[in-house]
Amino acid sequence: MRTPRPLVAVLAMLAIAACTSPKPGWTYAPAPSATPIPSVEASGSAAPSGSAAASAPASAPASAPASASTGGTVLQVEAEGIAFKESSLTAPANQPFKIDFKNNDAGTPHNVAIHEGSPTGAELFKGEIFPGVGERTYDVPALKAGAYAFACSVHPNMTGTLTVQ
Ligand SMILES: [Cu+2]
Repeated sequence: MRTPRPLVAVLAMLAIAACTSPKPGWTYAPAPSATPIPSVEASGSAAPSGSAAASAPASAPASAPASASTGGTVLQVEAEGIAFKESSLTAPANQPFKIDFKNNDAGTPHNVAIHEGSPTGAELFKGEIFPGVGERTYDVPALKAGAYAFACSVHPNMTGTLTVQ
């Protein structure tokens, strides 16, 4: 003869009350008033693309470099006029980092490669070559402390120094 036990419910309520409120008798913890989610306005052309309803979950942060969640270093490198804007870079030793590379030369392919010591030294990393105007984020493996050079694999005259420390 199984009968539903109201005792279980009472115990549950007591447990809730014990956990949430010191006042006995108050068995209902008011739901935390839904904290207003700061809806970061998707800065950009929120063009009403027909099918898309008003709900736009921030799923694709378009090239927002604000994602420092990995705690990693992101170096900004830009190429324009068949030259790197940066002449020297500094990266942390013994930990992977990223290079956010912008190619501003329309129709001209560039990349960022890392060489040991000098631009003619051993190539330790070679980023994807792509034509401008475009942007890529390279994942560079950890490097030991030391002097390196970065260069464009397409244009050997495009170089700069990279100090890993
Ligand atoms: Cu180049």
